Amino acid sequence: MKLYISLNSPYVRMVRVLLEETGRAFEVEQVEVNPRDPSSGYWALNPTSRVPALELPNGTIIPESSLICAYLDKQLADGRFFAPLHADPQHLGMFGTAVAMLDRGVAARTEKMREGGPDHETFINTQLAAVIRAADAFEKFAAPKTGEIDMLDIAIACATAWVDFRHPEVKILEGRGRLSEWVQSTSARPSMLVTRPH
Ligand SMILES: N[C@@H](CCC(=O)N[C@@H](CS)C(=O)NCC(=O)O)C(=O)O
Repeated sequence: MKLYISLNSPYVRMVRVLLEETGRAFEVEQVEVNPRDPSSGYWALNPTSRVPALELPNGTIIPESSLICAYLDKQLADGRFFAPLHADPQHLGMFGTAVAMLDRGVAARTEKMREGGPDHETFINTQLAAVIRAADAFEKFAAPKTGEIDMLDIAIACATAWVDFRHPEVKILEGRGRLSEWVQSTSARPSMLVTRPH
């Protein structure tokens, strides 16, 4: 299998952390691409041209980080990273909220990077307000961590770290002690350290 990646993508990071955590990352070749470069050949492989995408040995392409995580979890880890999320739909809901928080954050980042500067402050603020609401929901939901790391822990750690990286002014962990503790319980793991954005 091949995983198409770019190193600072938080969606890619979720998949890479999961891979590290399975202990079977060596079974997936990671190929760095620039998804915005039409001359890379990547657009022919993956029509919507975003990263991550997983290529199976038979040439099948699977885009979308959540689907890739679900597939790899089943193939490489007997589904143990998603099992707690399926056992309790509230956890599945929080996983969806973490991914949706990233969608909002990425939309705001795209607008910030627009040539000529961020001339759509209202758009950015609308996106970041949703990011903050998601962080508040995580703070409310957080419970002391018991047991093994799962897909929700990975998603929350990757999503909050990326928001901190690209939107530091949001101060996503400030004043959110329970969320901070939750994130800290995951962020020191080797899988998080080797995939840190830079
Ligand atoms: N919903 C997708 C989002 C992926 C995504 O937005 N990837 C960004 C990098 S963070 C990308 O490939 N952007 C390239 C582009 O927009 O052309 C997922 O979960 O995989």
